[in-house]
Amino acid sequence: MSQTQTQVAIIGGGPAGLLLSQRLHLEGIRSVVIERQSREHVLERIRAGVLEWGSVEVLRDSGVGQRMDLEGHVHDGTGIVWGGEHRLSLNTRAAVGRPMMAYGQTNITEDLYNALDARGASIIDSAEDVTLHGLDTSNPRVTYDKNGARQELECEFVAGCDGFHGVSRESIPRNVRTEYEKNYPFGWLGIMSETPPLDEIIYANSDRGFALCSQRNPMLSRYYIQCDLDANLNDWPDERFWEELKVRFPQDISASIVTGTSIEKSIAPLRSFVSEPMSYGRLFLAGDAAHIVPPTGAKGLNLAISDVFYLSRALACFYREGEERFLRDYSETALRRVWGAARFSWWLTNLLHRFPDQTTFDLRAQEQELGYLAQSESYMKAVCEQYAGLPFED
Ligand code: FAS
Ligand code: PHB
Repeated sequence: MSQTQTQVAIIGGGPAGLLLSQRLHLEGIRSVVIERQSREHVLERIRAGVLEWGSVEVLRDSGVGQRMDLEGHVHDGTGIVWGGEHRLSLNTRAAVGRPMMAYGQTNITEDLYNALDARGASIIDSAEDVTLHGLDTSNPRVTYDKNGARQELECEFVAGCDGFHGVSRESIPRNVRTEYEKNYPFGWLGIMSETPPLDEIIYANSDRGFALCSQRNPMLSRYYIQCDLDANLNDWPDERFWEELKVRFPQDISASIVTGTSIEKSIAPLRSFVSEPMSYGRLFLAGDAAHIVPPTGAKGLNLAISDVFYLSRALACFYREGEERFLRDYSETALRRVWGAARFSWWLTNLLHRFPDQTTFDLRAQEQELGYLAQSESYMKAVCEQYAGLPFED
């Protein structure tokens, strides 16, 4: 078995792992990224599309904001329509002074890979059987198979950025972990089409279920409709998708939707999940490895970025000043923001979707809350500050 050394072993080459590698590099801290899939596989994933302004600033501060600033779509308001005729705007710039940015996660991952490649960063992809050892010691190790040969990476810290199905969270003893989970009785059927998007991102609460019109660039649109958990993509040819999407919006909006051939189509289940604590010995979790939120609030990717902001600050403080305070407080600090976003995403999912067991009372309560949000300045401000993303803690 060949041995190598580094300061921080990063498990997972998605947005969290790549951004952490980049931020540690800027602090002069060495790391190795170990990714299970091929790079092509990672870059084929189509996921998030909306960034909080705090995330925009972290990406710029990390030296990977150039293309985002050129191609991203800064917008002040996000629409919500309901009851076939009512509508409101979550105008975050007006309410809390922070706009939002539409810029796809795929682009962010590409920008990060380009930055890491430009400095010859150590990224090991297609790594198999990744296993973490000695997490409760000061010299943890990571073993993995690469091209059929067992490898060992000695390190001082392990960052678990390997998503919900990764190995890191499960490497924390079960009697140490507390998991909070809620599974929703529906999924999102999403498509990407090379068509001009609407001017703004709009959520719909309709009697046929939730729908969302979003965007990636002036010729790339992203759309979603709430679907049954057992929905089959084969039952959803493009024509059926477009017809269903349009009936869930008021006529003036659906008439503006430019349809076209889908270039990607997928169904994602919705889940709320938080695992506590987010650290164990020399292991620190960041991103989906520790938490999952329903995409309704556009929080998943943004939480991964805020976790990485906190973790990179904590590791920089340790290596620069020998100060362990931020490492010791990392889990509690990150979890305060995680739970804020998890609760908000749960709340907005309940407000905008149709649930099988909903009563007529539930539906009237949804309508009343949307109407109250539309006319209450204080309620609107409270919702906008959460949609825009709460400020990071010092
Ligand atoms: P990721 O899952 O992106 O990356 C983890 C990486 O670790 C992967 O590349 C994986 O291959 C690798 N890995 C896994 N196990 C490993 C192992 N044992 N060893 C080494 N590597 C391993 N968020 C939004 O805000 N809006 C959305 O619309 C949205 N849509 C989504 C749709 C889907 C289908 C999914 C799954 C998520 C969606 N999300 C959305 C959330 C998503 O954007 C995540 O929050 C984001 O990818 C989090 O990034 P990471 O924490 O890096 O995790
Ligand atoms: C997206 O553009 O993919 C998107 C936008 C807003 C959401 C979720 C996903 O809440």
